Amino acid sequence: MKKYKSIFLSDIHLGSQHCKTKKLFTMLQKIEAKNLFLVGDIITQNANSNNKDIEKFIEIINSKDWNIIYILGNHEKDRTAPLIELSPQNPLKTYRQYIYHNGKQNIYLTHGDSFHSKDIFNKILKLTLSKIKKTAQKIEDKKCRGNASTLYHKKVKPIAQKYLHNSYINYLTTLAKKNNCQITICGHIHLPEVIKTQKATYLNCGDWVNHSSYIVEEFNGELRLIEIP
Ligand SMILES: [Mn+2]
Repeated sequence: MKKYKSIFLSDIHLGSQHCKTKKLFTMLQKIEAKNLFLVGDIITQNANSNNKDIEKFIEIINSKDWNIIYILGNHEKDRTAPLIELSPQNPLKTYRQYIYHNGKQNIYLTHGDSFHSKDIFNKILKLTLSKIKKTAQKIEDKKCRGNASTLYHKKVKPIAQKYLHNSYINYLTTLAKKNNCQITICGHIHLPEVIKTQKATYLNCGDWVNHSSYIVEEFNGELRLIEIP
């Protein structure tokens, strides 16, 4: 049994057919931790609450003696997540953001989806991109000029995605700094990464759809991103 101080999981998307449940359950059964941080989108939107994978997940996490901190994601926003309903006597408290003091540093935790509503440049970029995409499609349909849609996907989109990725990291590290935190742990964009910036260290838990990744905190406070191949 592997023992950690904390484990951080996000974007499991239980209830989705793409969720790598087998790997997840095997991993969870082999570890113990003082704290379990669920960093949003644990359950996918419109999932059936009597879904077998959700039941199994609940059974496993309830079999361990850990302190659960549940941070909601965009898939869990507008409804009561089945995880909360699970134990009516002792419902899980949920958060949109949470500051974890590990004795050495302050860690700012949030799912990350608030980025879309707060970052005005992101909104403008999204609108512009969809206009360019439509125009490219129109040009192609009229067969006026080469393959405009390919140009969009190969040239325009990657540049925009890189910009969005950078501004996402900037948004979260700024939030961390504002809240007097040296570290931020988030999810949402399904990209497991550790990036040191001048404002704060950015750690993204990744996901259990395209990757099998999670973050652990050792007893000395060291944070590590683990990716199961
Ligand atoms: Mn999300």
